[in-house]
Amino acid sequence: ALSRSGAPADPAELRRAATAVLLRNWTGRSTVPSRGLYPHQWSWDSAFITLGLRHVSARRAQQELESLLGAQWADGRLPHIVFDPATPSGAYFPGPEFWDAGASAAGPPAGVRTSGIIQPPVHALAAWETHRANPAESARRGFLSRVYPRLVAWHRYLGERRDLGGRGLAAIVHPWESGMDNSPVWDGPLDRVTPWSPGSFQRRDLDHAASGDRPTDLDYGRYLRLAADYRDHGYDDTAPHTFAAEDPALNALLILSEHALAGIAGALGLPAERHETRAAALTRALVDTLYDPDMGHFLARDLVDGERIRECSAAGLVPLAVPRLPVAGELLRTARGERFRLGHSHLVPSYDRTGHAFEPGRYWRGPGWFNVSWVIHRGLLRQGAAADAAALREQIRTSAAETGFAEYVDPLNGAGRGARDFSWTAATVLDLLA
Ligand code: 2M8
Repeated sequence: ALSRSGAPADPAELRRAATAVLLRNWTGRSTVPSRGLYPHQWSWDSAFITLGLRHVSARRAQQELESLLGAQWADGRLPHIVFDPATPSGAYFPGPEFWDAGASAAGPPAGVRTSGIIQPPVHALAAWETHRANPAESARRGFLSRVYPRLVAWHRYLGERRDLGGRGLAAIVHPWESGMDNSPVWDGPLDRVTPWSPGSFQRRDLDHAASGDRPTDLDYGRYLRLAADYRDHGYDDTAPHTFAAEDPALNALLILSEHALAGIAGALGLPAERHETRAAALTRALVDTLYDPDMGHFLARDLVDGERIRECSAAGLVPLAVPRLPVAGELLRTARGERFRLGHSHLVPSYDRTGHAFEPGRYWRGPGWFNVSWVIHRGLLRQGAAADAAALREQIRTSAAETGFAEYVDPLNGAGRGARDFSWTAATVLDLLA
């Protein structure tokens, strides 16, 4: 058992405990984020889980990613949830009946039940890192040659169908697609959405988590309205959207994954240059469109009114991990400044500590998250901020140990929030112990 007393766990013990979490959350074909709260496969969770699993078993890591890629839609999209047929459909809401993905012309392969929206594209990065952790096992199973065409189709979907703003960036059409569901960044755009009434649906998340740690009923009413509208338009991206935005984290992760595709293409003896060209074009579009020089931060852009949303969240720090980022010095200053207090917060707060909507315990409105902190850790290393990176790495390990692998932590006092034995928490720790 892990010490919850505040003393950092012994690395070998922490590695064993993190591995045990991932083994317990394995269903036979993929890993659930959390046994109670999220009993299916989630897209970006799976990518982070793969990054951890590659240190436990190359074979298992490949399976994790390939089971998600096996649910890819005809139009190239990777759905944000792949439903586990062995889990009762009432265990999570909204479930497969709500999404009705099979009815869409663009839909999933026969026999697979999925949602119809997406999550940030961490997958090519996870595939490339999995290969690099054990190239022999990867070659033996032909891993890269199997996943490469699917990853290319996924990125093509994002580049072609999701360039709703016309500037070369990928847009989201639902806050769930950002992965940072109830971030205050989305409050303004969500104000335009008429919520479903609270009596018209039954939340299941509150069976497993405290309501103060979760989104509100009003948030859920709006999420369901947006998702049902998209569904009723057959998940057609050209249909009108009440909510559409360009998110800096999703696009920065797309850039990292595009660089990874260049690596994969090179390893397969295929031309890699088109991926490097695309990554460079995306980087220019990200900086030109979403960087705000006055705030020294990357902001999301609301595509309904065309304006940048003047709220600072951890999504705006994720570009630190992008190679050759021209504004990296200024962004590093923002990370160390009053808003995020890097090194003086527990993990990286998901939202501006000085912001009007900051809530240290509520989900994506303040708490520190392990996956986002892992990417920012990578960014700090990339920017040569070795001491900041080492401090954050240590925090990720000790916070996980002290909270029993919490889903997220209060950035002010480090208390665990949300679910425990959380898969990407265990996975990011495993990666940082390697
Ligand atoms: C959370 O989102 C789901 C909806 O997708 C939920 O609240 O039910 C988010 O934290 C998201 O980023 C994450 O992928 C998912 C599973 O961990 O949970």
